[in-house]
Amino acid sequence: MLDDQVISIKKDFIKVIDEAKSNTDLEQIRIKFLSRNGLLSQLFDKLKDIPKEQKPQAGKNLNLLRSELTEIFDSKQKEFNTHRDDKKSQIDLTLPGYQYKIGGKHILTQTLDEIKSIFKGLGFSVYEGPEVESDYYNFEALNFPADHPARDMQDTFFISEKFLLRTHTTPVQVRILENHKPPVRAIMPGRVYRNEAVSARSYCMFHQVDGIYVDTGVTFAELKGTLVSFAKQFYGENLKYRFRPSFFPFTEPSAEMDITCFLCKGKGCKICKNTGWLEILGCGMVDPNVFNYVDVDPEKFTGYAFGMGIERIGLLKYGITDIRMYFENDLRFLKQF
Ligand code: 2U9
Repeated sequence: MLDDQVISIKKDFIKVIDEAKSNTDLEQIRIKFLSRNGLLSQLFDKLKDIPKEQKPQAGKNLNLLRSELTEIFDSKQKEFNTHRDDKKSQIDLTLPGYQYKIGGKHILTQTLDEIKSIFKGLGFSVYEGPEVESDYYNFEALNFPADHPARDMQDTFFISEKFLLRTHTTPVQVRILENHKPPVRAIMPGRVYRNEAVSARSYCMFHQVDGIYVDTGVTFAELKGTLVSFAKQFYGENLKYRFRPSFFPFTEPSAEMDITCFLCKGKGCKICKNTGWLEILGCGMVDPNVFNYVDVDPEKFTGYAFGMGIERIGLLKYGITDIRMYFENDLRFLKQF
């Protein structure tokens, strides 16, 4: 009789414990089967009613039942609590949140975009041209003498006897003047290549913006007005500047434009080699010889031209001390802009 009840309680217990889904379910099972007034205790109470000779075996069976049910119960409880701990450890509310990184434009692209936008505002169109150029467009049509050092393998990456990686974006302007009759007012941004030792100040590749304005009666005064307007929009209205005479094979007269050193504000320091000034661009009136190459009548038309290195323009605006930082893709550098 008691044995039947042992079997039946064990069966019921296993069924409900299998169906249990939470610690609350488990607690109800514990109360029903294992508590002081539960079904198991009620069975123990019945021991007193059975014949004396059957008591030892019946007691043994009940003790066995109790340890089996307790073991099953404990293991189910452990299962629930372990799962709960796992979930807990997945969410640590004390950790900082995930940072969603949004990509941005490279500082060179930003600088270039700003330069383009300023010149577009001054009436210039934007053109681009090939990075592999012929000796003719890169040197000859721009009035470089045959023995000019830039025409040497030491200074220029030649691809063949006739073709090279352009050393400036000026050849694009030659192509434009060949194809458009004046008035022409255009800038040409792009990559250029020089066979130079890489250092903090120079790199084998950099970016340049060249510009020209060709029409009847274009003057050096207009050149100055345009470049001062550009520099003030780019560096700030209170900018101090000066033009110094210079020389380029493709312009005559030629000049370079300086602005007050961003670091020492004109007092003189290491960056500006104690002059208080930093060069930002070269410029001049297009040499009549260049007009002859592109079939523009130098008696009828005049034009001004200018060129600037974009890395350098950025170096001076943002105080970047090493040109190589532009190309290393170090996020600590890129994220600053
Ligand atoms: C034509 C004729 C002349 C473009 C010019 C410069 C002066 C100049 C340098 C600045 C720094 C290149 O990047 S850099 O090394 N450029 O100083 N460029 S005038 O003159 C032209 C352009 C087109 C037909």
